[in-house]
Amino acid sequence: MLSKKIEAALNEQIKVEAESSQVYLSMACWAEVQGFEGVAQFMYAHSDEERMHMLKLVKFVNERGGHAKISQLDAPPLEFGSFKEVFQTLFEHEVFVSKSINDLVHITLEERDYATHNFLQWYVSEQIEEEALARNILDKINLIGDDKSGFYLFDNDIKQLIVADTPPA
Ligand code: OFO
Repeated sequence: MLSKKIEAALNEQIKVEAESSQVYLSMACWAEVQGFEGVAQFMYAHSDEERMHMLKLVKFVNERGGHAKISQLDAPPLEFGSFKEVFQTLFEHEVFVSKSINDLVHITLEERDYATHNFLQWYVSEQIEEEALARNILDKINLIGDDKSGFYLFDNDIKQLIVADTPPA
């Protein structure tokens, strides 16, 4: 059974994951209308992943005697100045999510809720991977600089990352 404090904290995280999904969906739209097919695919897949993170929390809250709350969300930005800005924002967003997960883990220890603590370890590992992936992509973009053909190749290459990042069904 979840304490009220843990239930509220998990519900906050549900909102964070839902917002992440929306931000990446908006990035997918931006990339798609600019003609960057690979980046759009990557962002659509990433948005789906965040929705899966949200649903996993929703199910956990409901199964542990709480009530998952579906909140109103702020609209994400419509425009992003550049590839670099998109991936810089993605990286910073993932760092923010990691902090949010860490705070949540901290609360579970304070409350001595070891079941929720255990459940959250999956998110801790996931965030390590997501931060590393975002940093890796950002490094590549910095290497490309202003080279247009470099961007074309990057847009193609990023499709491989989607395949590598998708967990087996
Ligand atoms: Fe990428 O954030 Fe979910 O956990």
